[in-house]
Amino acid sequence: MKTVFSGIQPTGKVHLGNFLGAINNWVDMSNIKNKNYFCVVDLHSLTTHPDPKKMEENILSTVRVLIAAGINLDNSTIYTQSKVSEHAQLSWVLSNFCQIGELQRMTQFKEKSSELGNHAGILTYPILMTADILIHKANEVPVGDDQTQHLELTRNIAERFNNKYGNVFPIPEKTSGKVGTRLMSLRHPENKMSKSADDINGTIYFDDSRDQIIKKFKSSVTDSEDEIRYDLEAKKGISNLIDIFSSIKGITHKEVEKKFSGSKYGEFKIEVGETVAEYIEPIFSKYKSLNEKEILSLLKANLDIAKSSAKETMKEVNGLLGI
Ligand code: AQP
Repeated sequence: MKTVFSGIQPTGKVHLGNFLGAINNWVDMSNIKNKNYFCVVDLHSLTTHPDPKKMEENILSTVRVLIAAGINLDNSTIYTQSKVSEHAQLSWVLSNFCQIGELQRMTQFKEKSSELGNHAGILTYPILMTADILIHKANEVPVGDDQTQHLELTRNIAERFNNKYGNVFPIPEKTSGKVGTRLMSLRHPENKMSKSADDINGTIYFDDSRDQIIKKFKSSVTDSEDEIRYDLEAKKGISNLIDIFSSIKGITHKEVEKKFSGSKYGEFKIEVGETVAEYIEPIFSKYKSLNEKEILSLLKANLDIAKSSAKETMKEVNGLLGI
């Protein structure tokens, strides 16, 4: 049986990129008999200096979305990162196995430091991410393509620790969805679709209505041609729509191109919008039907499981370190 870990930040409303890049994969992995840890990584969100008044609401809403998306709760532990202090403890230990230059070379450090300010959290959060994965000795990490570099760092840090102290951590593998693992903004297709994007019309949120979704797709930025062809260099906007359609329908880019050969951009945009609306609607309707009390009691029970697993790893690590 494999151990799976993945996380999501409570930085705002869950969006289509989170689903197609990560959560769909979590659902699949939870339906095969893995031991899954899905974590709402609130410590990571501190890099954005979030509003404390919204934190609890965002955490709860994120957990609800995960359940509504269909994560199999029999095989999964859903919990909040800050409630398990071993994440931060292991992060400190592992920071001694990471070079400053490695962190400075991270693409997301370059992107986020200009956007969020040049504080140390932006530089060091990939070490906390490493600790998140290694604290449960995960073998598989289902994340979007934007996380490839971070996972490579995790593997390097785990190897360095193992070389010094023995075979403590498995070297984890990244699991990606079939297609559409890096969705771009509908309004700015050169930027990734994001919870905290300034232009909300570029992001499809889990609670958008059918009308809002179709409106967002109709106004999506494409190019001046009228050929539905996958070309990430010349046709970023259309390629993004092809990614979205092929990901939801489970078909290849070529099959999408064939299906829409000769169609106008306007027709294609509406069809992608309708497909997305059909995908989002049942998730949001399940979300609304969930009972808050039941969710809170599930979180409590799951927290005990996460704590016990994390404590076991930390005990082993501390023993090896002689502390
Ligand atoms: N646009 C995306 N396409 C594909 N996958 C994505 N993910 C995020 N955006 C996209 C994947 O979703 C998982 C959870 O992401 P996160 O919340 O931990 O942080 P993030 O990557 O920083 O996501 P956001 O939504 O863009 O949040 P903000 O605006 O706060 O930065 C990850 O597995 C990620 O790969």
